[in-house]
Amino acid sequence: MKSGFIAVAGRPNVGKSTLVNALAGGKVAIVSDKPQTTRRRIAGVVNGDGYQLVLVDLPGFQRPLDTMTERMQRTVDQAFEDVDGVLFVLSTRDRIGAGDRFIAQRVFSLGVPVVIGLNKVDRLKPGHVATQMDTASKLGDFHALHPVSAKTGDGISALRDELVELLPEGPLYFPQEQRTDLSVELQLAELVREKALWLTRDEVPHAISVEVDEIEEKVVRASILVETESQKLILVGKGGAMVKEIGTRARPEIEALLGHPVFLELKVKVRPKWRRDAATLERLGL
Ligand SMILES: Nc1nc2c(ncn2[C@@H]2O[C@H](COP(=O)(O)OP(=O)(O)OP(=O)(O)O)[C@@H](O)[C@H]2O)c(=O)[nH]1
Ligand SMILES: [Mg+2]
Repeated sequence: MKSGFIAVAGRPNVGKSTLVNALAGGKVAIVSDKPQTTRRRIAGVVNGDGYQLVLVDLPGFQRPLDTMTERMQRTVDQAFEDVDGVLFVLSTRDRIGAGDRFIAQRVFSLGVPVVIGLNKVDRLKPGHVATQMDTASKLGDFHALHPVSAKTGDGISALRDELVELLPEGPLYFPQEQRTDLSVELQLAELVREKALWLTRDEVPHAISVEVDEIEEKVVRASILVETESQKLILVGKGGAMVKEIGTRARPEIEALLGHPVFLELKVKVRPKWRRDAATLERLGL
């Protein structure tokens, strides 16, 4: 039996979580078009023939702006302490630049193999892929480099095989039917937050958090937290249209997760400066 942990690192929005989901063959982490979607460490468990690969999805590398982003960056740093390898994700859609080189300095000095995942190749002209591969290959002494598309699935199984190769002999860390280490409650909160992220823009997505208040047999009650009254107005929407839309989008996935129909009751609440409040962050598990 081979088993172990691979940290998934890279700039915000390069597609780390989409890639974890593609490698895991199902939804582990929420995804959005806004940076800083992932706020906590999430294990995505991939079970295969004779192996258990645990992908550690992480927040994007960033310069901390407040207590929350400080904690997010600390999560990234701590996650590097005990892994068998790193999947360093780059986006070929964007220029590979200073941000990536900064992360490269960190990951290439950990002393574990680094596999580069050059993501979003579906967005590139073929000639350009070679140029991006060449730029990426100069970032450090990588173990392997895989052009992939988390979106189309291109290159995913070869990348999975490569990561499995890195695993040492080891035990099962998670029961085989478990796909993630997030509690059901946190998974539900994340699903609601995902829908809210897609539907909002500018500063608003960063100010949103979701807390599950109660899970009953047929009802899930959750609160969408924002920092200001004007953000609350946006999240509630005209005549409640926005919060209703969030619920409509989240409910089918919540039902799939719980395995039965539920009534999803969402409230929008203002909690001023929650991103700077240690107690709130603690409660949210951040
Ligand atoms: N075209 C294309 N888009 C992708 C691909 N992978 C991810 N995306 C998109 O990139 C955006 C960011 O994806 P995420 O998976 O949330 O990125 P992330 O790196 O986890 O972002 P953070 O958690 O914020 O650090 C989303 O809009 C995805 O749909 C890909 O292979 N091709
Ligand atoms: Mg993410």
